[in-house]
Amino acid sequence: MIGSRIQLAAYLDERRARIDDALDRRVPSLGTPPAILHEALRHALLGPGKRLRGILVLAAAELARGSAEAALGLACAVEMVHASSLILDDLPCMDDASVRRGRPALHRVVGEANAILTSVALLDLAFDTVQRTGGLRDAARGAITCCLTEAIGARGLVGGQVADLAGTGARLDLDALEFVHSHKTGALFIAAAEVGALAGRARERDLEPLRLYAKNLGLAFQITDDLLDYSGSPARTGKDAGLDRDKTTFVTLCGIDGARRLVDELIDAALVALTPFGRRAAHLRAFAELVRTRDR
Ligand code: GRG
Repeated sequence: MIGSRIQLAAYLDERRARIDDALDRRVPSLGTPPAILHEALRHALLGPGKRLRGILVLAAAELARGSAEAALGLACAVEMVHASSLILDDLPCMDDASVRRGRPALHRVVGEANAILTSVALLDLAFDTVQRTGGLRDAARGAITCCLTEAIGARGLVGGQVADLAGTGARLDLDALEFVHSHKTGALFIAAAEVGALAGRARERDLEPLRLYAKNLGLAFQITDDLLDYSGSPARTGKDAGLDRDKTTFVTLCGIDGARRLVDELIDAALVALTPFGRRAAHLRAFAELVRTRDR
């Protein structure tokens, strides 16, 4: 058990370092005009994120025996979309967060207008990265582009965010809360797994169990996020605590023990979804266990 934890930590550290390095190479250096934009891009993208979505892309691509070059490019694209969404989520008109990744939220550094423009530039950089990534067949590149656009738009992050804002101050039931978070958070987990698999030779019959795995994982991740917002340490999470005060969360709805039980059920369901892949899914399995027990 301890041995496998150490192995997972080493796997995550190595993959995170690879993604950090590749992201750094894809953003123009500080001082490139307009300097404030490139300062903002680097602040938002290269801060100490966990890179979980990028690592999920890599793990799914490894499962599907994808090219390492393609997988790394796509991991960067997914992390760019994620960073773009965090900037908007933190704005005063949304969560009004002051801290992100242990540093001031972007709008506190460059102002709201520049933060919004940086978010758009990151989305643009994500799709540019998909187009320029080598090692992909044209059909796969097209499918990956569609997968990401769907995850971002009304059927994904944007739809979830709008539902979240509409529900602020109201008491949501479990179905409504699940709708918000399966879109706002879950959609990018599903896209990460799918995009990674499409970098390889995944067949349609492999995609469905992977989507199911990622759907359960993404929702479990959100519930652990709610638990950390309620009782986690801002020094560990690098975020403000208690921002969800006016919102229904899995903790306000189910209590701490109920939310933990839900996490266990969802992670168990994610593990069952991996059954068809046998030992090939070892990293995806370990990744799910990490989400179950994370404290940051
Ligand atoms: C235009 C891309 C785009 C989105 C617009 C603002 C918005 C719609 C959606 C918000 C999506 C969002 C930020 C969901 C929260 C998900 C979440 C729990 C984020 C925290 O993820 P971590 O802990 O963060 O993995 P790090 O910093 O480690 O990457």
